[in-house]
Amino acid sequence: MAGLTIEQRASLSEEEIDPAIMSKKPTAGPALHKVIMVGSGGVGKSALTLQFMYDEFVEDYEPTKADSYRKKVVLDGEEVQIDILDTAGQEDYAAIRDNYFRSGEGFLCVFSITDDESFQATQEFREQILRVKNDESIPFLLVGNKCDLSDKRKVPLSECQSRAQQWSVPYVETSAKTRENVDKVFYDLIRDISSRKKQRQTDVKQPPKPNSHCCQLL
Ligand SMILES: Nc1nc2c(ncn2[C@@H]2O[C@H](COP(=O)(O)OP(=O)(O)OP(=O)(O)O)[C@@H](O)[C@H]2O)c(=O)[nH]1
Ligand SMILES: [Mg+2]
Repeated sequence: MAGLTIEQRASLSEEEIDPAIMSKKPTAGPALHKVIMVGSGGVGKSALTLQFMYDEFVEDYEPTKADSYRKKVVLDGEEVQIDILDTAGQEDYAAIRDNYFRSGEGFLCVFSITDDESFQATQEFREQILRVKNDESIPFLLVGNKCDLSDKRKVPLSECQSRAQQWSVPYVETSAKTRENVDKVFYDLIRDISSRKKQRQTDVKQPPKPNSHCCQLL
């Protein structure tokens, strides 16, 4: 939709962004899954996104405000679309995060294994996401990036794993530089988003079971 800022776009529904989608609904195009990249500045959210999208590693650091990407992928034999919103880690943009988070169906919460502060910050990101989405089981992966720099590791693997365990989410280490586990984190997340949506559809379709606890009229 032309003329919209990315902030406005983030708060809109799919139909509002592209009204034609309404008319396309009966023919059911590929499902669209909305992923949000979150984490402190400089941890590699953009580098992971660009590696996933275009198979390239960007050495330069250019702080992001917000960028949005879309890609068709085949997930377990089914074509789906993935919409990635790459948000700003820099504190200057913290105030606009709520709006972005609201539109997300799944989150990659990224820190750098070489930067303890970025690991500590994941706690706040998690809390903000849960507050905005109000859903403890929202699809979410904790991602320890820059694993190619293992000689500069500052966050012990055991700490990362125990935080993920405490949140009941998967923990995966990635390198946007070597591409290690880059596809995996995106695919694992959209698989989770997709299966939740399918589960919800079956819940809706299934007629409510007769209530065995109902009172009998005498
Ligand atoms: N060695 C190494 N460097 C990385 C990796 N990922 C990102 N970088 C570098 O780290 C710097 C910051 O990466 P970005 O992807 O721009 O960080 P960001 O999280 O998007 O930062 P903001 O947009 O400010 O939130 C860049 O110079 C990248 O080249 C990685 O896996 N390994
Ligand atoms: Mg960025």
